[in-house]
Amino acid sequence: MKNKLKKFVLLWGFFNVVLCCSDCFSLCPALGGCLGSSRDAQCPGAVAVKKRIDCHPQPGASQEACEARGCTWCSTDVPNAPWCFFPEDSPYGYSRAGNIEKTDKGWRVTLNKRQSLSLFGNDISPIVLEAEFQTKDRLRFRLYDPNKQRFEVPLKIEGPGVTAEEANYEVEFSEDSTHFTVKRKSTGTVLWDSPLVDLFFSNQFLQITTTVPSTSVYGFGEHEHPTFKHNMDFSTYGMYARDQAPTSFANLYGVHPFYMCVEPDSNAHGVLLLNSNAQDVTLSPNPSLTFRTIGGIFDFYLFLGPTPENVIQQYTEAIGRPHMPAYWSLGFQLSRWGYGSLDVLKQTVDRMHRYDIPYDVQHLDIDYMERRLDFTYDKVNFAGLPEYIQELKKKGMHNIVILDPFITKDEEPGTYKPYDLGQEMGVWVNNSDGVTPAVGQAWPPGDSVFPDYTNPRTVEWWTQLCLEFKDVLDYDGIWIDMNEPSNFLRGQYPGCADNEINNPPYIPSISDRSLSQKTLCPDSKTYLGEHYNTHSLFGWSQTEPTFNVVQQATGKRAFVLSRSTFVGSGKHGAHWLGDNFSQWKDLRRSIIGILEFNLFGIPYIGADICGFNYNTTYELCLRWMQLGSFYPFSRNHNAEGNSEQDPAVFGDEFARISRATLLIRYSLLPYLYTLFYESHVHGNTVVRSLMHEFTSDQQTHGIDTAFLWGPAFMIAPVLDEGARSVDVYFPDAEWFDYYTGLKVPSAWKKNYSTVSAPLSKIPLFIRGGYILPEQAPATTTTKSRLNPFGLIIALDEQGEASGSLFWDDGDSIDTIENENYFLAKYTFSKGNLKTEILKNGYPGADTLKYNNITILGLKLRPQAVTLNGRSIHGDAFSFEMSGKLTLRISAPLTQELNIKFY
Ligand code: MIG
Repeated sequence: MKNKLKKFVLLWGFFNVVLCCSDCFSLCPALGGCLGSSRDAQCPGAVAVKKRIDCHPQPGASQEACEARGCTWCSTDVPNAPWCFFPEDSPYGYSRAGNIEKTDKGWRVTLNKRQSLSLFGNDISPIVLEAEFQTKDRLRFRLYDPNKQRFEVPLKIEGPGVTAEEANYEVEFSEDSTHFTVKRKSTGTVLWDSPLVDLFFSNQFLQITTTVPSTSVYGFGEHEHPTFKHNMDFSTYGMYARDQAPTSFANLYGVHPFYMCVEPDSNAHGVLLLNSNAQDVTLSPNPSLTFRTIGGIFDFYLFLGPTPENVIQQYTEAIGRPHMPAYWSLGFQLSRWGYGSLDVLKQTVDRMHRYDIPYDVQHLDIDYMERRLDFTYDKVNFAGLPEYIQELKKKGMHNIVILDPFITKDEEPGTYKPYDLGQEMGVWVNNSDGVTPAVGQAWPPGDSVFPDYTNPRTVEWWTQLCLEFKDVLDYDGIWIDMNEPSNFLRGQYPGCADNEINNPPYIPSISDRSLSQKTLCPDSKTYLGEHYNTHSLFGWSQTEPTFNVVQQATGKRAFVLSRSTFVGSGKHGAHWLGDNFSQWKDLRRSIIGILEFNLFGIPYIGADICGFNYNTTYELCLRWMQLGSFYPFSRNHNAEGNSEQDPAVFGDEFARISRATLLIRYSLLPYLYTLFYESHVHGNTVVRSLMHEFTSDQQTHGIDTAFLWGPAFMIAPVLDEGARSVDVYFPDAEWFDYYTGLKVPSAWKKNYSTVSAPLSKIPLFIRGGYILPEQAPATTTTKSRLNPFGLIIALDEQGEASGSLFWDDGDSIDTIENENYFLAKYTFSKGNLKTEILKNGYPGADTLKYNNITILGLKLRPQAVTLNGRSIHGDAFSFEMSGKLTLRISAPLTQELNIKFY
């Protein structure tokens, strides 16, 4: 009997899969989605499972509670699918009232609430839906209360405005006015479709649902996602800044309500919800997205692409382009929490140098401080630190100091200036009374207060202290940690009052279902408004002032590494993925995090190499050094109490392999730096998924075990313990093994192939059609920057390639804006390499040379070579049967070259 039932279920499942796959262009999501494509067998007459929208999103749903709110209750086997859901004739939602009214840049329409029934109380009616055609590829649409100003994120995204005819999108109501949709004009694809009956706009609960054109959805942060392409089987992601070690799906340090979706025909679009309140989003198999937030307004921006790269360019144009990092900050960086003393730090640095491991930056974590007090250093355990910093600087190295936001209030009056001055200036986050400072507890002794960086006075205070501290420790950059803000208590003293702000009727799907756990009470007051609204903006509001003061203090390009980020943080800051674990899973997932932050406009991103929490192992750490050598922000960092894990501590073999891999990084830094230039100027991503470049190849959509630097360099790391090979997917292009120059066999294209990866090696490939600038490496960028350049020319099937090089002094402020840079464009075609100088504004380029040209994929050995018309002696070039040609030359970087191969 049981067996028969099983068979039936299986058959039924199969039937549905077929049904589904035949009616949704083979993008059949998961079985869960398929089960709902026809009417739900278990619940006759009810909405299909895949279309269910949760009517009881808070915990504790019951049939009684569900039906009391006018919703349908029906169980299902589909994991995570709601059992309480809105019926088709939902009693909620809004209806259109009146006509569409033209505005300057679009139109607006009034919506009225349909019924008196309420999910969480305090519904607002009427509300306004307003569409603003900002640019031809950017639509803003928002829903707001026309009668009352609600909180809005202080990030102005404006556009000149275009006419409806000029726009590449169309926003309209369905004929019966029950839905509003956004279409891509060129294809008719519906990018957004929201039924008004699913719309909620109450004081503390806003909800909107839209269908999306496919399940290839990426983004939303900050979380640790197990896959880059999301699983849309009713996954819910909470967003609310939180000090929490990465845990699958949990809300982490930053907030990025942004996603990108690849449409069935491979066009891509992106959507930002500009809202800083605690929120969550449910990804359903329909496929659809349901956004819920507990404050502010619905302020959406849709970016039309149509390529993934266009989407990110348009997104960063709106929110701010990523800052240009200093060249030295692309070097390898070392850190740990818990050196404990200058002696231990020195021993570590010494062994790095003994093994000649490339290494540019040393970080100082909170143990450098005296009793963990900001703006001090430990004069006992770190006696001599200022002098040591000078020593490192003389070696061409740089250093970063950490600063926490909390300031103790319990030092002897008159002895701790950061508190005394801040108190005098009134710079703290206040309690709900708006007058007395909120007091919590964190690293410093005693109790602490929290600077409110949204207050201009706080910026003055912070600026003064950071400037003064530069005379104590000669830092090159500042690492701002714990700025969620983190507090070791649940709310400040004496705990959070029981009111609707601290305990709203709906708390999004965030850790502990608490807005005050490990932070301040939501009813605390900041300059910009209630902490309830500004909580997730804390780190964001600290980043820009810190960037400005680092520039002012150093007179050089700023380095700011922030743990908490928000939309637009990349303009002034870098980020790392937080307190990961020394586990293989974390190694693997770091790739996903790095890809996601490239979508969020924060391309200068990395994870703690070898893992932060737990003790690492030899093999894990070695594989992590290999992968981490290709993080844009490449730093090995470790937590207090764990065994040492710098690349020099494991002995000769480990050091040799780490050194070799980092030397590859250093030799390709001109290419990486050029990608950052592109990112700063045009908003390009630096690190990309294979999907990003090969969008029309559906097989790439789910790949997150390999990634690209720009369009041209593939990194395919080992991610499993004991593995000595990697299965690599090669999209349709010419690929060359970085180590041998051998062309990947054409039978491997659009397939997975096993490539060997002994412990000493991370598989790397160059894509045909591209020219990568390189430079002879050294153990610091200070030295490598003086070395000769080379070009790697990887030919495509037509025997062509192109690329570019951006170069400047590496650390001056605004070299691009001031045109103090060098920019060359390279093209190779018909056996002819040309370097064209587009900009020659950096005098330092005059002393640099090319000494080496490598061509991959040549069909025949050239008989003769000429450089600017003069023939080159045959001894200067060598040709291998693989099609690799190496040419030694000596030519100035600032001279245009024309090299012909006959
Ligand atoms: O409560 O400064 O994420 O990188 O080493 C821990 C000590 C505080 C958390 C950061 C981590 C840093 C650590 N910090």
